[in-house]
Amino acid sequence: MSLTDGEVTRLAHELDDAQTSARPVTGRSAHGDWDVPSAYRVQRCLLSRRRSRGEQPVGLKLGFTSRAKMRQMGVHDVIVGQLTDAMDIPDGGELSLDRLIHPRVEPEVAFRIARDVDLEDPRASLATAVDAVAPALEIIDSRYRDFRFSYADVIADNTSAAAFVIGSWAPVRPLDNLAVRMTIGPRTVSVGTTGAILGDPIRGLRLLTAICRRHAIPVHAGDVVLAGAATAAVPITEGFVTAQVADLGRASVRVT
Ligand code: OOG
Repeated sequence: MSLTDGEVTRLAHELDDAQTSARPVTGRSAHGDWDVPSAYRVQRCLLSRRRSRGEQPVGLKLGFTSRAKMRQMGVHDVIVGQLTDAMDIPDGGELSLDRLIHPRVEPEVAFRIARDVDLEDPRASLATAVDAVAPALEIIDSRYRDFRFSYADVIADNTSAAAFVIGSWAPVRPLDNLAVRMTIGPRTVSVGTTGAILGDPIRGLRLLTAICRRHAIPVHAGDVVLAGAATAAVPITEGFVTAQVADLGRASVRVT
């Protein structure tokens, strides 16, 4: 079912309020099925509300690009969300749990888009516009109670995006089989490989191109793209969280 403009606005405000007040809500799908284009309209409205508070768009994120994540959340197709400067934590910086609902952390890799890509051109692909790659951490925090959502719900909620950390940028290299390890303090909390992300994270950029084109999601030169989690997400606890991605390097955040 397609939503009216009024319903789109109401849902976007409800999700935005849930984020700013750190009080979870129930997904729209509890009241019946609704369609993916409407869910991306809610996401767009949500982002324009964040922009009206002064936040600047800085990139995009993919979700459900690994089997581990699909299995963990019971969702089976790739999703795209949008990143703003308010979510950007410098490598080694601090994240306070105060304003979050039930945050989880995921080890990822990031791409940097070097130039504008004309998505109206059907041959254009973001995969050819990348000039650097980096290890990354993503902090997700569903605005839905108990992380319970349908595919449309999670898209509307900007794919649970809450914060991210990018390690040092490095020249583009093969990413199809780099070992990934995430630690919280001395504890290893997950291990995997970048190959778990669609066989090769670069494939995510082709899917991203198609989704951005279909749902009119803008992409700009300099944007960061998070490729999606290589392993299942782990509930965050206080401590020093690090994602090590083989010799590509690491990204860390101090959680307080
Ligand atoms: C949705 C976000 C999923 C990923 O990397 O797969 C995601 C969620 O699990 O709440 O970011």
